[in-house]
Amino acid sequence: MRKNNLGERMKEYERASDVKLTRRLPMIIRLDGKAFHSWTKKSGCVRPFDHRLMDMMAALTQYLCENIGGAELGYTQSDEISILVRDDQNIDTDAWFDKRLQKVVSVAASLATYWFNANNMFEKKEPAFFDARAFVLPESEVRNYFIWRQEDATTNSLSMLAQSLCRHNELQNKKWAELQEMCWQKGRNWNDLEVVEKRGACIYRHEVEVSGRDGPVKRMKFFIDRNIPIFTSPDADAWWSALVTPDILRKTSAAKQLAALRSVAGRWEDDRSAAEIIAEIEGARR
Ligand SMILES: Nc1nc2c(ncn2[C@@H]2O[C@H](COP(=O)(O)OP(=O)(O)O)[C@@H](O)[C@H]2O)c(=O)[nH]1
Ligand SMILES: [Mg+2]
Repeated sequence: MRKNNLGERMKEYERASDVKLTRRLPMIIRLDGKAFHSWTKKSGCVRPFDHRLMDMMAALTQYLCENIGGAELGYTQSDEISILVRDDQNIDTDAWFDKRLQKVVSVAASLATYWFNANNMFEKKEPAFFDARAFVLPESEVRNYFIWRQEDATTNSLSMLAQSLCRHNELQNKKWAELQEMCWQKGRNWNDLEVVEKRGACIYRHEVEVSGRDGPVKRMKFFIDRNIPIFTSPDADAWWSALVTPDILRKTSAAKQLAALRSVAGRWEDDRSAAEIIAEIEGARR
């Protein structure tokens, strides 16, 4: 046997499971907290909504967007995060890790697990872990994907509120309107919850001015939006086209994209950056 043969033989086994996702198709990476039902209990999360957890998840999503090449949009709700990653902005755009599935999911899960534990703001530091999956889908399905996750967020939100107010057996086989009515009877109107509690939060780029060597320069930076529209609603159309349509990404100026983003009323009230949230977390630790 020649010297290299053993190595070649082993590499062949490795290559057989080195799957690459299709280039130039939108990729979604979804991460989910492992067994967060019990992690949240052990950490002392308040029910139904713990804003410390929600802030950590939003800041984690921003961290992921900043560290995953080609990330365009992040969405978080409950203990999960979806990141939209593109490699078709330009003709020669590189894909993150060449879209090698094993690299993509293992590095995404490591980034999330590292950041979350390093910035855990709960007094009781229970170790947390994240899983990750990645897949490509057609352009025309991107919005539908996020609609699907947002509908899950909304269903979870009402059921979390109902569970915090009613006994388990009262909630069996109840429909949406019935759950809303039951919350109302206990003095809580689901509609009055904060947007982030009902629909989750998004992370996307937004133009800012930073000081450069020769004066101010414009940069696109990721920000957290806690006042997102309902993804199916017509007033989210401009928002979506600015975010995920590649033609617009290529041809429209950053300023025009921003104008479209701002067209949904009442935005940017809270656009703390990850750095600011981390500073707050550090402050709370001391
Ligand atoms: N107390 C509390 N729990 C939460 C909050 N957000 C998410 N969770 C918990 O996280 C779980 C996430 O669901 P899922 O991923 O399906 O279950 P897992 O397999 O246990 O991680 C929910 O069932 C809740 O128990 C929150 O704001 N407060
Ligand atoms: Mg989970």
